[in-house]
Amino acid sequence: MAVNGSELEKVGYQVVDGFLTDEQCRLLLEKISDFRDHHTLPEIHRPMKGRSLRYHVIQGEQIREHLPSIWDLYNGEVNQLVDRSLGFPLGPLGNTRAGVNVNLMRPNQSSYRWHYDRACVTSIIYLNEVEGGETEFYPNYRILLRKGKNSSIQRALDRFIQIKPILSSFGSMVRVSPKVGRLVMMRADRCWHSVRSVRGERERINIILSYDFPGTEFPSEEGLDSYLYTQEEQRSADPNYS
Ligand SMILES: O=C(O)CCC(=O)C(=O)O
Ligand SMILES: [Fe+2]
Repeated sequence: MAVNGSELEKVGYQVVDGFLTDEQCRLLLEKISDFRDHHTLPEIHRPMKGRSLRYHVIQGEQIREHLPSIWDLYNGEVNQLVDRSLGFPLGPLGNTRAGVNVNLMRPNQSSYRWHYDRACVTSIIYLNEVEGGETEFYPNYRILLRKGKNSSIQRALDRFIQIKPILSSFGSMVRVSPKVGRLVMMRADRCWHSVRSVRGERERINIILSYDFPGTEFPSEEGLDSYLYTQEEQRSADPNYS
């Protein structure tokens, strides 16, 4: 598996095929299915213009308690791979609920809105192959303020570069299809990304693992967690900013 120090930093993303074997993915899908036999997962639906957020999620505290093999990947192998690709060390988020998730997206109804993640690096591991459901992103497409990722100036800058003609002139879109065992690492606070709707018959299931500098605090955390993991009504139109 060729993973060069700083490629992730320079290019903004890296794809590693065959990170998990078919058999490892099959076993993880079985464990997820067992978990679902005993837990009802909330459907999170945040309609919006363009691509909405609609998915089911197993959040990190449930993973720590009930899905230890995913928890171990998060704290071990994937963390090490991210560090090697980046060229410097990051760690799991202090906020476990948001740090590692299993996302489940049903055919013909799910998608994931365009956004930046709160954390520096997000890894995605696809456990199955589906029709549609591609992750789309614009690598390293952000003018990121050193202080105040969630400030109103940052929001204005983000909105500006997301205007269609600017995006198509200065951004270059990458589209990655879900494939069994494929891993994608991305500088998720700099890559503008989303998921296309899932087609066909099969549910899309993947693992999302996020890393940042140890001790990093995210000011918009509370609103963002409520938006992503609960069915509570939202006060803010975009919880990425305070
Ligand atoms: O499922 C994917 O491909 C990406 C999901 C995502 O962006 C997220 O969970 O923050
Ligand atoms: Fe994301």
